[in-house]
Amino acid sequence: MVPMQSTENGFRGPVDGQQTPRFAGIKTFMRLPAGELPADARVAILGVPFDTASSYRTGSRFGPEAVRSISSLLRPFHPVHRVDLAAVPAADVGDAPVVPGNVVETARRVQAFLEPLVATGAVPLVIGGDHSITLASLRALRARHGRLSLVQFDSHGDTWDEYFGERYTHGTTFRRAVEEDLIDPRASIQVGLRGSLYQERDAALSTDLGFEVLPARELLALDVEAFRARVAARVGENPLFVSFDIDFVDPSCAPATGTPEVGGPTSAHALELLRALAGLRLAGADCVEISPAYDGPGQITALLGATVVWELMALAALRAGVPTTADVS
Ligand SMILES: [Mn+2]
Repeated sequence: MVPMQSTENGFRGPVDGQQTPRFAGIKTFMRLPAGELPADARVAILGVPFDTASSYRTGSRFGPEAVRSISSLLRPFHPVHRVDLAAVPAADVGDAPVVPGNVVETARRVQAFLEPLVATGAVPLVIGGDHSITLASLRALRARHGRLSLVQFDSHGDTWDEYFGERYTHGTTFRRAVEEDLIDPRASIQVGLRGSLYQERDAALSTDLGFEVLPARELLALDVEAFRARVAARVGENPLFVSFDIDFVDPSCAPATGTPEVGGPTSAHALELLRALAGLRLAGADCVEISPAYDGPGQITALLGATVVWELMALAALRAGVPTTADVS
C-alpha cells in the first residue's frame, strides 16, 4: 500500500515521494489519487488515448500511458511559481472512452465524459491522443464558460478544411472550432508555426479565420516578457484553453510525435513560455501528439509532456487562488 499525502483540507494528495520511492506504486499522473474527483477539486487529469485522426504517424493512443508512467518523477512543489501542487484538490480520473477509427463518435463520448467533470468547476487537463481530441474539450467547456480564447502551441495551425476528404482529422480541429463558435479567433493566438507547406496559400489558413499567428521564426526572436504581453493583450480576461501540441518543441527535444518539424524552441524555452501565462483565466488545457514508440532512451518526449501538464496544473492552481509561499512570506 502506498501512503497518500494528507493535506490540511483533508484532500489525499499525491503519494509522498519521501515515504515511498517515486519509482514504486501504480502510475497515475504525478501519483495523484485515481478515480473520483474530490468535492472541491480544482483540477481533473484525464487521458484520451485516440490517434486515428493522425495524418502521418499514429501511436499517440499510448501518450497518456507514457506520460503517466514518467510523471512519477515529478515533485509537487513548483519553485518558480512557488505553489505546492500537493495542496491542490485533484485526481487522475483515468481515460475517457474512445472508439478507435471513429473521430466523430470519439469526440461525442469524450465530451460526455468531460461534461460532469467541467460541471464541478475543476479545470480539465487532458493528455492526448492526437490533436483531433481537442474539439471535445472545447465543446464541453464552451457550454459552461461561453466562447473561449485559445492559446495554441503547435508547429501547425491545424486549420485545414479537410484531409483526404475528411472534415474531422487532427489537421482540421481549429477550423471546426471556429465554425462551431467554440472559440473566438480574434482573441486567440497560434504560436510556433513552421515547416514545409503543401502550397503557398496554406500560410494564410489561420489568419484568414481571424487567428493571430506567431510563427516560430518570430517567436524565437522575441523575449519571454514580450511574448507574455502579446498573449495577454490578445486573450484578456476571456476564459482560456491552452492546447499544447508537443510538436511545438523542436524534435531534438521532442522526437516522439506524429508530424515533427525541425526549427522549433527548446524544452527550456517552452516551459518559460508556459510560465508566462500565469494569471490568465485558464478554463482547460491539453497536451497532445506524444507518440511514445518514436521516443528515444530516457523517454525525453514523454518526460517533456508530463512536465508540460505539471506546468499547466500550476497555472490552474494559481488561477484558482491556491496560496503561494510568496503570499505568506
Ligand atoms: Mn497540432
